Amino acid sequence: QQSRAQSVAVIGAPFSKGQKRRGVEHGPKFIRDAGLLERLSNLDCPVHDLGDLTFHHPEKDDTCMQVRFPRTVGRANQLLAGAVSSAVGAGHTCVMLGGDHSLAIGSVEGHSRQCPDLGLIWVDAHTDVNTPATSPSGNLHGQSVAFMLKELQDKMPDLPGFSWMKPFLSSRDLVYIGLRDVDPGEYYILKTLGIQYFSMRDIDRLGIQRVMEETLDHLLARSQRPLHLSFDIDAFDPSLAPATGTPVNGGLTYREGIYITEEIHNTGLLSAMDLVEVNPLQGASRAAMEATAALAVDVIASSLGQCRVGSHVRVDEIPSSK
Ligand code: Z70
Ligand code: MN
Ligand code: MN
Ligand code: MN
Repeated sequence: QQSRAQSVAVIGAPFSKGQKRRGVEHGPKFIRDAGLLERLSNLDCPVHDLGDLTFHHPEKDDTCMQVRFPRTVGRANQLLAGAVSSAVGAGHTCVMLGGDHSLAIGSVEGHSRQCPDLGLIWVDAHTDVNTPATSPSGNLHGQSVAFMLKELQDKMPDLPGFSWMKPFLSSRDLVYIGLRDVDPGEYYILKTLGIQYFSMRDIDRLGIQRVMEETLDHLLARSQRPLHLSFDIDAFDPSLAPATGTPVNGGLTYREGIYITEEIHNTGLLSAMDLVEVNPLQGASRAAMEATAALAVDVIASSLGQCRVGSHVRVDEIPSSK
C-alpha cells in the first residue's frame, strides 16, 4: 500500500454519439456538481481540473458498415487521446469523465502512448467488444474494446474518423469484471481470444476478494505495470445507478464496487481511469440522478485513495487536553 502523493488531472468529455440516448453528454457536469473536486481535495494529492473538451461534430456523418457516427466518434477520440496522453505525460493520474463508453478508445489509446505496457481493467455489465460486423446496434460504445485489440485487427474495417489510430492492446492485457449482458459475437471473441473475465456469476461463486486477487495476479504477476481502469457506471446494480442508458439487473453491490477500486488503488499502479455512462436524463427522478452521480464520485475518490477506514493525512498527533 503506497501513499505516494501522485497528482491527479480531471478531463471532462461531454460526448454521446457512441450511442443513441441523449443526456450522457451531461455526465461531466453532473459528476462535478456532485462534489468531485471537493472530495478529491480531501485526498493527499494535488488535483488539476483541466475542464471539459470541446468536440466539433462534422455536419454530415453517414452510417458506414452499420456503424453510426464513425467520423464524429473517431475525431472526438482523437482529441481525447491527445489530452489524456499530455496529462499522463505530465505525470498526472488522469481521470476522464464521460460521456459514453466509446470514449475509452481515445482515453486508453492516449494512455498507451505514454505507457505502452499498460494493463486494462474493464468494469462493466457489457463487454463492449463487438466489431462492426457483430454489433447488433451499430453503436460504437458497444465496440470500444474491438478497436484496441491487436488480435481483432484483421476483423476491423477501415472506418472514416479512425485513421489516426491502430490497435495497441493484447487480449492478455485485459480483464473484465461485472459482465452480465454479452452478445453472441462478443462471447465468441471472449472465448477464442481467451480473455480473462469475471462475470456477475463468477463474483457470486468466488466472492469479490478472490476476483480482485485473480485480476491483479493476471495483470501484475509477471511484472509491475501501469493500470488503466475503465469503469462503466452500469456495472453497478440499477438500484444503485439508475441514471444510465442501459441498466441491467443483478449488478455490483456498493461494497463490491468500492472493494474493486480500493484494491486497484492499493497496487499504487493506477495511471488513468474513465468513469462513463452516467446519464442524468435516464434517472426516473432527481434523487435517482443525484444518487448515480454521487456513486460515480465515490468510485473515483476510492480509486484515488479514499479508504473506508479513513486516513490521518492532516492529523500529526492527538491534541492534548492537558
Ligand atoms: C450492446 C451493443 C452497451 C453500454 C450498452 C450494448 C452495449 N452489446 N454498452 N450500454 N454501456 O450495442 O453492442
Ligand atoms: Mn494511498
Ligand atoms: Mn460500457
Ligand atoms: Mn455497460
